[in-house]
Order: sequence, then C-alpha cells, then structure tokens
Amino acid sequence: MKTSKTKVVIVGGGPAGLMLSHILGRYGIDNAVVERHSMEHVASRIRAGVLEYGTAQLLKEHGLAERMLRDGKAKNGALIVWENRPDFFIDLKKWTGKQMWAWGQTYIQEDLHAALTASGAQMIHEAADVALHDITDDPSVTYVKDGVRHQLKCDFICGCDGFHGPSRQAIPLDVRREYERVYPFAWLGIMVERPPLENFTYAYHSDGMAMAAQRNPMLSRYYVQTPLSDRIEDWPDDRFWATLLRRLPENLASQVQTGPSIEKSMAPLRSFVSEPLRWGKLFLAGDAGHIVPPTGAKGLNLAFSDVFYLSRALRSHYLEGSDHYLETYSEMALRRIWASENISWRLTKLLHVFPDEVPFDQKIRESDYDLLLGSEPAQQALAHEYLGLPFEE
Ligand code: RFL
Ligand code: PHB
Repeated sequence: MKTSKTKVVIVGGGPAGLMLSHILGRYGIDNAVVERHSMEHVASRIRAGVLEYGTAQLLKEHGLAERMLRDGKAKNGALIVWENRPDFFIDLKKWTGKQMWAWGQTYIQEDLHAALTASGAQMIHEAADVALHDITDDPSVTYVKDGVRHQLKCDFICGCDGFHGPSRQAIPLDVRREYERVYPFAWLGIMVERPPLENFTYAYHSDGMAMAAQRNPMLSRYYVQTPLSDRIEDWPDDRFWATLLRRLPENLASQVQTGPSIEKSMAPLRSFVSEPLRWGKLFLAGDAGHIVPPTGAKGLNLAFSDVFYLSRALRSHYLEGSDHYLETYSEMALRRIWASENISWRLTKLLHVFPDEVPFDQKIRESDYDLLLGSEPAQQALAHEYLGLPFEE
C-alpha cells in the first residue's frame, strides 16, 4: 500500500467536491479529491440549470464566472402557468432586487476541472473501493487506482460523494437521523438543440407537471412528470413532445421548437436530509447530506452554500486558529437546507398531480395558487424563498 498525507481529503469530484477543492486551494490549504468515475463521465451528467444569486456570487468571488457572465443569462425570475388560470411570474427582481442565472452545471464542472488542472491540484479520478477510516481519531481514506492500493492520511474528510456515496454511510446509525419523503412520480428530461422559451416555466396540468428550461440560445431542456414505473423506452420523442405540448398553454406550446432529443434521462423525486452533517473529523456537503426534488432548482445551489460554509470553517481552522465555524457548520448549513427542503416540497406539491390524491387535495392546490395570484405578501415570500436565503455570517 502506498501512503501519503494531505490536510483535507475530499471524497467525490462532482460540483461540491471540485468547488471545495478550488476554494481550499486558493486559501493555500492542501487537499486531494478522490472520485470514482472519469472526468468525462462526471462532466457528461446533465443536471442543474438555474443558479441562485448567491451561487453566482460565489463563482464570481472565486474567479469562475467569466463564462457564465459571457454566455449565461441573468433572469428576473421564473414563470408558473396553470391550466385554465392566469399565469404567475415569480418576480425575483421586483421583490428581492436580485436575479438568478441560467447556466448549466456541466459548464461549471468543466471550468472547475480546468481551474484545478491549471493550479496543479490533486484530483484522483477512477479511484475504486474508496473507503473512510478512523473518522473520530486519525482519519484516512483508502482507494485502489490502476490496481495499486493507496492510503491518504489527513486532518479532515469532506464527504461530497452524492446520495449514493460511502461518506454518509460511515456515520454510525445511532448518530445519524434521516428524514425522507419519496414521491410517487419521476421527471423525464430531454435536451434538444433548439432555441428555448424565454422563461424557465413550470406548468401545472391535470395530466401532470411540465417544465421548460434552457442552457443557451440553441439548447433547451424540457421535463414532464411521469409515473415512477415508466422507463425511458416508454418515451420515444414523439410521445414526449405530444405530452409536453398538451400540458403547456396554447400560447407557449405554439412557441416550443421541437426536434430530436440529444439526451434523455429519468429522475425519481426525493426529499431527504441526514443529520448531523458532521461526525468526528468527517463533514458532509451537497447531495451526500441532502436531496431535494428538482422543482425548486435548489440541489446544486445547496451544494454550493454547504461548500461556502465548509470552506470558511476550514480557512478559520487553518489560517485563524478558530474552530467556531467547524463546530457550527452542521447547524448553520442545516438551517439553509431545511428552508430549501421546505420550498422544494411546497412547489412540488403545488405543481404535480399525486396518483393517490382526492378532490380535496386539488381544491387546496388551487387555493394555494389563487393566494399567490392575489396576495402581494405571498408573492414576496415565494420570491425570497426561490431566490434562496443569504449565507449566514
Ligand atoms: P454529485 O453531483 O452527485 O457528485 C457526487 C460525486 O461523488 C462521486 N462518488 C464517489 N466518488 C468516490 N467514491 C465513491 N464511492 C463515490 N460515490 C459517488 C460521484 O461519482 C460524483 O461525481 O453531488 P454534489 O457534488 O453534491 O452536487 C449536487 C448536484 O449535482 C445536484 O444537487 C443537482 O444536480 C440537483 N439538480 C438541480 N440543482 C439546482 O441547483 N438547480 C437545478 O436546476 C437542478 N436541476 C438537478 C436538476 C438534479 C436533477 N437530477 C438528475 C437528479 C435537474 C435534475 C433532473
Ligand atoms: C434545469 O434547468 O434543468 C432546471 C431548472 C429549474 C428546475 C429544475 C431543472 O426547477
């Protein structure tokens, strides 16, 4: 076994892991990223497309916003459309004075990889059998690369290895509390090389939700709610487009430019939080500690706010000799996480048809929407929640 030492081992090289490595590198804190897949595999996963104001600020602050500012699009909010009811715009600009950004997770991943490569950061891709050891005392991470077993000794382990990674599982069951809601439907998403609709648009329809998203002037992303039991093979492009167009109001359906999908994927919806986010010298960040359904566009943004809190805590520890932020990391990050869980759950409930619902549920849903249409305080509250809470001091 080959043994080496660093200060912080980051398990997982998704957006949370690479962003954490990038920021720690800028603070001069030695770290290594250990990722199971190849960079190409990680970068090919099509996911988020909406960046909160705070996420965009974090990218700017750390020299990663050049491409977003050039090729991304600042947006004033998102649109909700509703079968037989007026449209509603979640007006971030009006109620918060701030904007969000249309910018893809895959581009951020590419820029992070390029920045880390340029700075000579330690990124170990295609690492097999990654395991965490001795977390409360003398932590280390082992892995196998090209048939050779390695051990990385460290001061801290940051678990940024997503929902299925080993980090959360390393926290004993009698310490870990998990809160979960699994939804009885999925989102089927497609990517198409056609100009998008002007607005990110969530559509409520009695057949199920539909959504229009965007990546750039020639790349659109669309989603439809499907039963959990459906498979991608059940959804040839023709069926997808017919479903999407039926669920959108006529004025928007007529603007959608259809075409052959270049990617198609299915995601079950889940709300999940694991508490606490720290155990001994292990800290969880991003999807490793929590999952939101995509309806609020919060997953990547939460991963980045965790990374903000965790990088500040490690900087304080190494550069200022204070452990205050390490001690409060879990509690502080969880406050923001639960706020995002809350809005993601409420938007999911508002916009989807649940297979087991009764007419009462539909009446409540319509009443929730009518409240939004008619109440400025409700509009203002939703705008603040969709924008995302500010990072805590
Ligand atoms: P990731 O991206 O899952 O990365 C975790 C990394 O850990 C690696 N890993 C391991 N490495 C070593 N050893 C092991 N044993 C390992 N096991 C796993 C994995 O290979 C992977 O590279 O987690 P991270 O970094 O926390 O980032 C989270 C975000 O990716 C996620 O929250 C968002 O994509 C969620 N999401 C959205 N978020 C937004 O903020 N705005 C959106 O508009 C948005 N849209 C979406 C979304 C997620 C979606 N899906 C597919 C779930 C739309 C969809 C459809
Ligand atoms: C996306 O751009 O893929 C996207 C945007 C907003 C959401 C979910 C997904 O709520």
